[in-house]
Amino acid sequence: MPLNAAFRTLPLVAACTTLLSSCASLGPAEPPRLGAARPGALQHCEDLAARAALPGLAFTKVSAEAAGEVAVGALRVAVPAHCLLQGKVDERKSPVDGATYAIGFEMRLPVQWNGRFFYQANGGLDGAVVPAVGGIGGGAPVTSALAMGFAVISSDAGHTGAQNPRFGLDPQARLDYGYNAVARLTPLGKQVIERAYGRGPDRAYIGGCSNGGRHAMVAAARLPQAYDGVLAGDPGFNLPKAAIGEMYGVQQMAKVAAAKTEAGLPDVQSAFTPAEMQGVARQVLARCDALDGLADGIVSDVKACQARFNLATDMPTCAAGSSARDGSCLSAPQKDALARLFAGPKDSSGKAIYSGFPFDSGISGANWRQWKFVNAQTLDPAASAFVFSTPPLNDRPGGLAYALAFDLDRDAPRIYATSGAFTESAISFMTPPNATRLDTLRDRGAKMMVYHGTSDPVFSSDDTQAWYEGLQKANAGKADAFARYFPVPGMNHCSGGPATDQFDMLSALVDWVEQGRAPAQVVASSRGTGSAVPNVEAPANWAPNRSRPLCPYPSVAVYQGGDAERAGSFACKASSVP
Ligand SMILES: [Ca+2]
Repeated sequence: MPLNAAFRTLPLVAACTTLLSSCASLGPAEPPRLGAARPGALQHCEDLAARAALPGLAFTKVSAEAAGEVAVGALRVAVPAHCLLQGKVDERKSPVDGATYAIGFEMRLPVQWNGRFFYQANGGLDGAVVPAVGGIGGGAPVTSALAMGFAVISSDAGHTGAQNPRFGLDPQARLDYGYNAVARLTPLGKQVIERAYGRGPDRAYIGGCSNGGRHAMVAAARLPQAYDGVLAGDPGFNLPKAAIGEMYGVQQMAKVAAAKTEAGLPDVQSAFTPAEMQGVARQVLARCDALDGLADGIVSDVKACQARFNLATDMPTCAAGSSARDGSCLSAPQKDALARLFAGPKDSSGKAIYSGFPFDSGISGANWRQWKFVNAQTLDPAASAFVFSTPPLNDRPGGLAYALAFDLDRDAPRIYATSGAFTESAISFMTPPNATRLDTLRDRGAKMMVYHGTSDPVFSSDDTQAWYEGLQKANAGKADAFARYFPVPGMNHCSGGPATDQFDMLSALVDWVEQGRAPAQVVASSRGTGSAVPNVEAPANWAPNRSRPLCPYPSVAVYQGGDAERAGSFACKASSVP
């Protein structure tokens, strides 16, 4: 460093020595603006297996694909002409279960390239290479990262068998699922792009919802140099804790189950009828809908609502012996069970194991029921037994029996445990280390957008809200300079519910990263009758294409007058509720 430069930095160094903690948390006054990506054209495809022969990498398919459609689940997604690469990384035989493992992946490289890389982080327990079209989140996105010109990668995260938890018996497969598949594929993907286009990507993005949102948040913390934009939807960044929350919910519902299963266990489905959950949602709306200035079936100020809505007093209590089950009332034991379920799991000393959940209008949604009543006694016990507990608890009876027998004092601590070959706990490999310390990401000029349905039944938006408040604290209240959190009122897990759940945050993120345009709001639409992929839970009295601004927390969408179906009639403002 030239002497004069050393002198110029000296006063700052001195100030930081005096005020070390504030200097460490404030960072530079203004992070650099990252340059805009430059478009390019694909130069190689069929010969990429040879051109991109990298250590540990094996291609199983390389082909030029014409513009057309690609099936992703039940959807058919329009794609431009592109090069399709499929392969695997680090194939190995497990010394534990004898099975063959590899990190499977797929890349789709558009002929007309926008100069960007997109890591498509997938959901659930992974185990399948979802076609790399680059889903951008929301209920039915109108575009995709691939259609926008991104070079996209998708992965099975290191094991095969969609939503099959057995990989959790292999310690390395646990790490691949937790963080290592993303860490391994990120530089490889960029190198393949370099061989295909003649240069590496100018900008890199990672996005996904649910476990995909978790992957994105883990990448923000573990790989702060690798990604310029991070898009995390309904992030399960505390997934091992949330799985316990699901099973705790089953235990509460079991106490008020009205029927038994064929195996003689409490039938948790019978604890609350759909009409009863609709009845609770109606009372939430009665107390909270107008807090944002308009009774429109959307509780924008969901935080203020939690202080206003009181299940015990706002929901009528059924007369003893009443069996209406029609949503007009709940029994006292039902109210107790539901209150505990929303308060979140606690051990016998009252210590919280996972976040509680906010009462919101979308708790009558089908997806809410699917998670609380079905996945909570199938997927969550399986993940808990095979993947999150150390040592694994796979020798126990599974499913509902496992959820009912799960002991929050004895079993919950196993998510923090290590044992033998399992050298990292589930909390270590699944959650972002120091989730609120993103200084490196911030100081590079990278940006982060997070969204979360406030009626998400499995990953609580309150947990994401608490994370964001922690991030604000770690950044002297200036976290919104690089990270913004957008609650999606009424939305269930990643989509659905009485919500405006169609939006494009990836374009907003690119604008923020590359143009310096911070997202003051993101316009979202409802998917009513006539939509390309209708949402059957969009209320019939909403315009089919109702729009709303999604507002960066803690601001909320407040009605300003005018057409109640249009986003322009609302503004993102501080909550006016005392
Ligand atoms: Ca409202």
